Amino acid sequence: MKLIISIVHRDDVDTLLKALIDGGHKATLISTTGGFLREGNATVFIGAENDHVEEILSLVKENCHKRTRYLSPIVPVTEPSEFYIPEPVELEVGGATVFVADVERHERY
Ligand code: 2BA
Repeated sequence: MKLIISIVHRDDVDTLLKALIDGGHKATLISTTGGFLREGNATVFIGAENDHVEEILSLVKENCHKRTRYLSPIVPVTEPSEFYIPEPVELEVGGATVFVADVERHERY
């Protein structure tokens, strides 16, 4: 068995969960925060038999989309602001950051 941990954009999580549940998979959603942007994102935990992993990864790939974010750099206090025109920095976020880990044991009581 594997544990698929998938960090996705909040706007993609409803369609992803629907696709997973419609496909007969089990999932748990937790609200998370990206360490770099400090913006809310969503993490989905999916416990899966080994032969379902590729199908689940395809669902994640199909339902999670890349987004471009522009970050405005902070003007350094040492720079006279009239001479400093900060260029926004372009970041590509997502579609999904996925980890697949071995599960040593799984019980339901
Ligand atoms: P954040 O940490 O908020 O990162 C958002 C985006 O900012 C990243 O998109 C990447 O484009 C950029 N970024 C992150 N760290 C950076 C750095 N040190 N220098 C320059 N740019 C950086 P993604 O790579 O698609 O990541 C989306 C979210 O997935 C991340 O949100 C974080 O919550 C999670 N994530 C990504 N890689 C991870 C990892 N190795 N371990 C744990 N969480 C991860």
